[in-house]
Amino acid sequence: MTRAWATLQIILIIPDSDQLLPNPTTAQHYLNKFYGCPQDRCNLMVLKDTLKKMQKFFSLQETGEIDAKTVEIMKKPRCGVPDVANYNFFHRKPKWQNKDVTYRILGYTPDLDEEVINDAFFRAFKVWSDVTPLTFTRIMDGEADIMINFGRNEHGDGYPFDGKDGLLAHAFAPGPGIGGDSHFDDDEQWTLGEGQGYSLFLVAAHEFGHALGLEHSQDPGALMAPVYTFTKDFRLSNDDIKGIQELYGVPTDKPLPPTQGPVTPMDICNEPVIFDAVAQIRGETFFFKDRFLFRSVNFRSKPNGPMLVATYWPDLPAKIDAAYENPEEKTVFFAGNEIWIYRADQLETGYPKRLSSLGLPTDLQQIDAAFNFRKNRKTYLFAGDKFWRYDETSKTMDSGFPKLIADSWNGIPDGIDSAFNYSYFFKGNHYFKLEDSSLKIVKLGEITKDWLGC
Ligand SMILES: [Ca+2]
Ligand SMILES: [Ca+2]
Ligand SMILES: [Ca+2]
Ligand SMILES: [Zn+2]
Ligand SMILES: [Zn+2]
Repeated sequence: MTRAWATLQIILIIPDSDQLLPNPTTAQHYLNKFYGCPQDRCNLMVLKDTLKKMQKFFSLQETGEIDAKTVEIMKKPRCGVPDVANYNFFHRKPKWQNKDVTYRILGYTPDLDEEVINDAFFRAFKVWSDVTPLTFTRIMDGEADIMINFGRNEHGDGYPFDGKDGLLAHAFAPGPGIGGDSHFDDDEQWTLGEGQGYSLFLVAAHEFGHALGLEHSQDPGALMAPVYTFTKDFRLSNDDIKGIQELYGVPTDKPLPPTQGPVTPMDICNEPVIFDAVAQIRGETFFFKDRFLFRSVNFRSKPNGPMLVATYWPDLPAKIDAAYENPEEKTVFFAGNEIWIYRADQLETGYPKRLSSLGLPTDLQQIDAAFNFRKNRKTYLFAGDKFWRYDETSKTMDSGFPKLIADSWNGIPDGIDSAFNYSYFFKGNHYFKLEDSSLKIVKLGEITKDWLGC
């Protein structure tokens, strides 16, 4: 049988200023590695076509150019398995024939206690056994199906690691011998949580997905997405569950988990969603829904997405309530009774803070929507049937608020979903546009049709 193999190589290019510029050689290397662009002639038309393929995979605008957003994605830490199906790696669908798969931990990293490492691998396997008939049994000696080890540089299989960052680990698809084996680069800082380093649990869970026969997913919410993104409250996505159950079926002798995992809004035209927040940030319109965002470069053009919010603002919670850009071009996010303020992708020190730090009531649990009106530098904050007005110059709440929405905004319903630019209010699948001077509704239309290009 052909030896199918998979490497989880997470390429992390240190973002010094030189690297921020589009680099054709780096791009060609990336496209060769992950999209099969022929090494010796990855240029001109081939390059353009391959770039478009890559841009499509990541829901970017299919420009065929090495533009800033494409370079941004290319620089993300990621797995080394190609993103195009059937390119060298998974010719057929290799899978384990036995339902009881064994694993053995051959070595450890000094970064974490052995008990913690054992537990991380145990939990990473449980991610998959929870949704399939598979069981994973740890053996202490002899040859297991999945042999796990840590190593540095060349470590015995011809696929050397590369020191800190870059490649993080690799795993081989199901098969005899080296099949299923999973190796982790011991030059990484392995952790379990946030901050520096990489989560051993998350990387292992992704790798074991490959070790069980899964390919990469185009769903940015999936564990099997190629880019490494730290997730606080990890849950296997519906896409991962579907993938693994196609190979192994559903659990037979254990109860099914109550839900089948979060579903990513992949098709916002045919399965319309209600956005949590809409905001204009650095001239682009951002639509937020749970952990995902869509962004359109041109006002009302079809947005690109979904993409993970964590790609841009890693500290934000999994769902935000409202967002706006303030006159200092900082982005302000609201979630529950807290506020986050970012300058570009840097969280300002001291944040998140309570809503009350803006001068909102201490018992206010969340807000619905927020926007800043450039002309008067005032920010309008909506919650239920009320709104407040915050002065961005004096950094204080204007007196005389809250007021009732019904008294001030002609025809705008209570409990709006989102708002921006002074005059646009979203609720359900409809939006309202107010005429600035008269404060009269001049337009009531469908979001999908007018904003999402459906
Ligand atoms: Ca093996
Ligand atoms: Ca490395
Ligand atoms: Ca909202
Ligand atoms: Zn991978
Ligand atoms: Zn290896």
